[in-house]
Amino acid sequence: MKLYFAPGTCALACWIALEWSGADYDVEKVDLRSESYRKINPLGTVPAIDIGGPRPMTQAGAILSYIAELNSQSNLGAEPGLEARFEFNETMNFLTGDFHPAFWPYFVPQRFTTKSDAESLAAVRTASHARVERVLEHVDGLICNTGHVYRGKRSVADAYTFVMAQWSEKFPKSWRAYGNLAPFMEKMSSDPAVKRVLERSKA
Ligand SMILES: N[C@@H](CCC(=O)N[C@@H](CS)C(=O)NCC(=O)O)C(=O)O
Repeated sequence: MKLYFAPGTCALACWIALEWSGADYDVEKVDLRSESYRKINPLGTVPAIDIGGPRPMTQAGAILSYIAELNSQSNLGAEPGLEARFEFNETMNFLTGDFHPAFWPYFVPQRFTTKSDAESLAAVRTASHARVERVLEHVDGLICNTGHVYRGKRSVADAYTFVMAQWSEKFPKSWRAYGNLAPFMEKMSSDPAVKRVLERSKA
């Protein structure tokens, strides 16, 4: 199994999940704009993962669920029962469908305006702040006083939340301003697997 990643991206959540799961895996750093990576993922985004099938698989939420299910002994996925699985899917869909996209106008403002001057791009970035605050507040509520994002236990949702909440570091209201999220982030930062991934991904 090989995970394709780029530093600082959501692909690191899959890497953390792989570390937690005890799976046997490799990683490869890619250049998102390269022709060779387009052959791996025509969308030009990370993560992608080669699981030995006819083509590499993509989409962070699907990859994280796959890692959790493949290594079920690591207990990183949904709790048993229909409602628990519903809640897991709800959480993962919030993270992939609301949390992650809230940052897009900040990272790639040019995709959200037909203008190209610095002032217009800065305005798009500023507009992202309110949306990011909204999703940070929501995830703060999910964590509540449990220390985890899903049902008070460590899961792939923790890994994904950690990586994305870090992106708010330079925002006017960063993860540090949220009562439940801040201690969650501190605890995740000192997790040995998380530290290993952050260090190795920069190498
Ligand atoms: N829907 C995809 C989105 C992945 C995505 O946007 N990844 C970012 C990095 S966090 C990326 O590769 N961006 C490059 C680009 O948009 O060109 C997923 O959930 O995996």
